[in-house]
Amino acid sequence: MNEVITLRQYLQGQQRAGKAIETGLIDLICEVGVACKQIAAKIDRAALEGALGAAGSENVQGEEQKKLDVISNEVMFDHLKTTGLLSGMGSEEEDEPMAIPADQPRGPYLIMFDPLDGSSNIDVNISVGTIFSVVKNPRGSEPATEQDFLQPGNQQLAAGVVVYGPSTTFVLTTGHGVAVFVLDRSMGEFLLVRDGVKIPEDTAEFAINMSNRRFWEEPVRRYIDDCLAGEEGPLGKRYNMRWVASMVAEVYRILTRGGIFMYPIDERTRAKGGRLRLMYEGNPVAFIVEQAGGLASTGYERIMDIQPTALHQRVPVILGSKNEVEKVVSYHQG
Ligand code: AFP
Repeated sequence: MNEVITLRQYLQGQQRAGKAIETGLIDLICEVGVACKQIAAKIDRAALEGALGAAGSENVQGEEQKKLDVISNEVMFDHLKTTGLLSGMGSEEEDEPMAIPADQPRGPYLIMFDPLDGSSNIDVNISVGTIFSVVKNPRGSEPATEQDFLQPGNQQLAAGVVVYGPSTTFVLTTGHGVAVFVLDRSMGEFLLVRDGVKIPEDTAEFAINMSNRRFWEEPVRRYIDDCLAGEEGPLGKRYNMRWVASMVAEVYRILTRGGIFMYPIDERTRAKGGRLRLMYEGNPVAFIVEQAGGLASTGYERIMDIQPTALHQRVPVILGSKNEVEKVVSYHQG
């Protein structure tokens, strides 16, 4: 019988081992797990309950919201607002930070999340996920302003990705390595399946949306062309390609067998600063990838060093196997 370790038991064990993890943070992470179990159940039944398709609304990014985007956002807010651990929440689906209702207790943490990343895939039954990032409120438990959220990724206390795929999988870091938990539906618990995850430093597998090639900056175009040149090209090896159009799925693959994921800035997204969002996509995934021995760069700088200026600001993302990201950065250095 394999040892059964729940998410809470794992975090308590880390705390007992002297890892700097506050009890409040353990409680918050476990409550995020409860919210994500609810989201997993909503996704499982969406087709049966008419919850697929468009919600008929747009988010702050001007993107069409799916019904499950709205549902997942409501689940996260409604469950986490009662924890007494938060003094504000930021969501991809909300223009402004969400205040903790006056009749609910507040706490010292701030959470930012994309409640359902990859939702353009939800109607075609491809893996999607929840991404979250936790920081301390610099003003104690005071109701948070947008400014309180605007901390560089290197200030994160915890980050997680929950992949709703063939299995519902919770990837977590609190700054002491990366652990992976899988939802055992018979117990209703996330159980530890991997600890101390390490991304292979080398790879021959890239993930990028090739249809955007004509929009890329020259360093990205040159790198991908060199990958496509294979064994005879300057990189001297044959590359494989993947593109799921769901970053959470790409990241989990990279955590498992290595790889490089790229959503670089391009002519279409330059004015907005890129496609992906820094605070609740780039930063949390960068924290996880770096804790697993990988790198996460814009091509020009480390993602987690960026000083944010807005909750919904965007960022170019190049992340994964350490040596391959360094290679792409070298292309950007000319
Ligand atoms: P959606 O949540 O709108 O589906 O966007 C998903 C995402 O932010 C990221 O998860 C994917 O890697 C990327 O966008 C896919 O972008 P393209 O649709 O342009 O390939």
